[in-house]
Amino acid sequence: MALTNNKNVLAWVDEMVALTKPDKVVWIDGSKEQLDALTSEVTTLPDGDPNKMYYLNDEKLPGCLYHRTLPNDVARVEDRTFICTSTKEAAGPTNNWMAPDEMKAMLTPLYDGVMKGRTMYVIPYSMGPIGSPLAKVGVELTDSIYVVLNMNIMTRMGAAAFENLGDTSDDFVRGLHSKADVDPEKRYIVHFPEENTIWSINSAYGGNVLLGKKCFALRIASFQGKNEGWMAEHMLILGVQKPDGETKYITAAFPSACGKTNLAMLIPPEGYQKDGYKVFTVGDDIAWMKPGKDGRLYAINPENGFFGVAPGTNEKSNPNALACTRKNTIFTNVAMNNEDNTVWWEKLDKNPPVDATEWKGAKVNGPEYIAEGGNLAHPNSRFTAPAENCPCISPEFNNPEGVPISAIIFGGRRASTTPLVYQSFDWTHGTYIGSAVSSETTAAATGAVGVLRHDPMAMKPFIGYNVGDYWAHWLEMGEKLGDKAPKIFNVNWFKQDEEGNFIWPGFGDNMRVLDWIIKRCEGTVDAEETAIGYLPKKGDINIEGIEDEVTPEIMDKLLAVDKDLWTKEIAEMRRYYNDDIAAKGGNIPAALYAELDKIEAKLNK
Ligand code: OXD
Ligand code: MN
Repeated sequence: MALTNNKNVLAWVDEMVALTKPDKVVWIDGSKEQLDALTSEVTTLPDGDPNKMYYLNDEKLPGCLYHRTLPNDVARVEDRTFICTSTKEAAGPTNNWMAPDEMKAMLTPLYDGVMKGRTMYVIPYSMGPIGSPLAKVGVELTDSIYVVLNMNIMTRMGAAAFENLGDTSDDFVRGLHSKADVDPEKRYIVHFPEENTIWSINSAYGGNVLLGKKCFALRIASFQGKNEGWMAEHMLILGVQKPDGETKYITAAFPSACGKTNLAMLIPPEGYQKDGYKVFTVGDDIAWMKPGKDGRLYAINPENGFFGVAPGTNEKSNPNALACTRKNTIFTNVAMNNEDNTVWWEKLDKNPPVDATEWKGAKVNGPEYIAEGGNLAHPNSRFTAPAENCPCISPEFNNPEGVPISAIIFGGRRASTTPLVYQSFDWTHGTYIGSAVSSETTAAATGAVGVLRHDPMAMKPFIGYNVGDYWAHWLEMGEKLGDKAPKIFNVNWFKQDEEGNFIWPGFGDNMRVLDWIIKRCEGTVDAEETAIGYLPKKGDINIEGIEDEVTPEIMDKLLAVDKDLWTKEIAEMRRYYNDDIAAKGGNIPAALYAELDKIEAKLNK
């Protein structure tokens, strides 16, 4: 039964049913009975069925499920992801583009009758707490029960999502997904930002098919934010509660493999804990931010769960994330421990299961398989865990107004050049710093090591329009916020010595940097003015308890601003702006070129 009277929703569902021709249409109301019945359907499929899911050990992992996707379908496919705006210029140099009509003409035959013999599930969901002035409604049509069960964790799913839509509103995002034949040659992840529409076909991997996440909450939402005066960013949100009881909220944008989930769930060092500091997680991946009534910038996490990378998550690196996965979680492409029907992944512990099933489904001897160079879990295997499982979830997680942001942090993985932390001179300079976010490739990824990849605001794969206009939108938001704007910082946890060893301990000790950032926001600590921004003065980063590791010489290195390296950095940024952006159709705001000039002049002084 349709769960809404909204005529636009009903008309669009009818149109998509006529196109895809499912045998049956089921509206997802989000009830336990309905979800239990769907779970039962996929867990009773025969082994080898591509839709098969497995229950895990009911005592150790209650309510948890396991699934594997096809080996050709394990990650987001950026080369097959499109932004179909009416002009190519509107999509800009960082996106693949095709005219909307042309794209629809190409994809319509693929969708025609694709759900014959299948059921279409109609999933209403809210990104953000239902009723929040910052929340938005989406509807995803899918032929995958795996998608329904994941959307139930990642969003506020079910009939309640329609509550605030009314009968005539057109303000909802239309997502159409079909696994089709999971054919990588016909896989497309396509956005029509001008029509609030997403079409995804021939994939079953989370980032391509949980359409509320990257497709809606970043690509479509960034476009909506530009037109409606708010921001959708690839940022974690955390709260630091200080001993006086006040909580300061911070967002941070890092490219992948830079520890966003770890920072979001940070456990402060003992000394800070004794003093009464606590860190609360509001979000680990996406922030929607809008000026509030008091003129400050407020953020919500539009998601309701964590879609985290499993390998590397353990009791030491991120005990809070691990705790999130102990119940009601869906695991995808990790390894199975057949001895007790639990899951395992690389670096979970030092005991890979002997009786294991690796992520592609072959029964193997775990230790032997690893010794021969195999991965038991796929490196991009994931857990989908409810936010409410998180031991440090913020009490403000469901606050419809969001949390007021004091600081925005950018960062990347840089072996040299970039100091541990510095503060921008102002919002415009901070926007420049965001545009300059880049990260060096690691040995973990294929390709050359140490190659610099530009990833402005950590949003390169997710900006749903022209990157130059996106930077202009950042500048406009700064003007609107004026002196109420959050302060902008840059961090680098990954500085190395000449032998390639990391010289900053990172993880929980990053609290020491957050501490300086908060004091800068409060105006309670001075700073050193340099050509690139404000740096901590000697002694202002608290290293109590790690003095042996972070000696004064090491701190000098961590906070060094090397003139030659920065001259090279500025030259590379000029090349990037000119060759990669401006020459390819990105309108770079003059204010950002002016920032380059200013830094260069200061370096040469
Ligand atoms: C990503 C993710 O790819 O969060 O950034 O999954
Ligand atoms: Mn992400």
